[in-house]
Amino acid sequence: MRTKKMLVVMLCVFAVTATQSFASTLADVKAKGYLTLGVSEGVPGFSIPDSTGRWVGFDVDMGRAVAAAVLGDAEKMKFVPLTSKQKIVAVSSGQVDITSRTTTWTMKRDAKQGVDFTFVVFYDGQGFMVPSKSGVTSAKQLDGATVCVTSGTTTELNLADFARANNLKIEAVVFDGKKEAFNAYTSGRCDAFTTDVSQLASLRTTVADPKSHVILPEIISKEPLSPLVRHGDNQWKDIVFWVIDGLVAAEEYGVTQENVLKIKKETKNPVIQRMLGVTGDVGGFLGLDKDWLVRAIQAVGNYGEIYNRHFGPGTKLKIPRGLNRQWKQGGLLYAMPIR
Ligand SMILES: N[C@@H](CCC(=O)N[C@@H](CS)C(=O)NCC(=O)O)C(=O)O
Repeated sequence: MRTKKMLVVMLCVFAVTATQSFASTLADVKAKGYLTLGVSEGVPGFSIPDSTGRWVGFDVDMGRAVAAAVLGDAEKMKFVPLTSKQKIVAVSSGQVDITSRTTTWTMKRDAKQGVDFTFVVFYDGQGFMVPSKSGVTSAKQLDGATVCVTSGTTTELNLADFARANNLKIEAVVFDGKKEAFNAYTSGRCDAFTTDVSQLASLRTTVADPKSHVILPEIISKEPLSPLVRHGDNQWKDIVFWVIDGLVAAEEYGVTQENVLKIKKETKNPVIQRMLGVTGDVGGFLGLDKDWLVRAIQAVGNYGEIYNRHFGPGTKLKIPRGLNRQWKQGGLLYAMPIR
């Protein structure tokens, strides 16, 4: 009797620890019926609510693609705005299923902070913005300057490296939130503002007179931005990785939001047939169905369409594709084979 009781207790303990360490985000998301996405506090182009309150942006679309692949509906999402300080712990603690928010893939975050990075969606780098009237044309002229910066970012660390390496006395004025940091800069509290150049381009569109600020030519760091997931849930990491990989592959093979169903019906290309579930069952490798990628592409388009929608020539931001071009066009975007 006693041994039986003990056995039951042991089994229960085992079951609890087992579910804690192996909890499946996929099962969780399906049970909830929506995907919880950690986003920024509002960065035009990347993640921001539109005039109707719907979250839009490049980082948002990466999350919507996953929701479409997993739940069949890109609208089944909850958004959690996160400051730079919160973006890592929100995902490691399970508060959000994915953080998709201008986050740089670094060794410490990956190896020591309970998260895994998935796919580099944007190759960025850090730059500086100064008022045009300052006459400053190079970051090397920032000796003695004050620079507004957000805490908990790679930005803060790179700024210190840059100052040391170039023998410049730069005083970092550090703020917890981006809004506070940028407002402090625009109100004249600092001589310059620093963050990833894509965000500089974005923030410049939010000031009354964008021409009154210039972005300096120096790029002082590498900022490979990637959505992140909780460390230890390999299936979920695989899902996020392969959905985004599929969007990149779709651009490479000319599959778009508009033509995906037609191509699915008509293509004789074996690579595209596999991607779109016409042959084989690659979706099954992820615990998803055959139309996983078709739905993602229908919801948000391929990588190039997403990029253009939020950063292309028709937007206020107008960020050149640069390193974010496909590998066949001299960029770094290179989809892994879907087979
Ligand atoms: N890529 C850098 C920092 C990028 C970043 O997100 N920067 C700040 C300062 S501009 C920010 O909080 N931006 C967005 C927000 O408003 O939430 C990192 O991973 O640390």
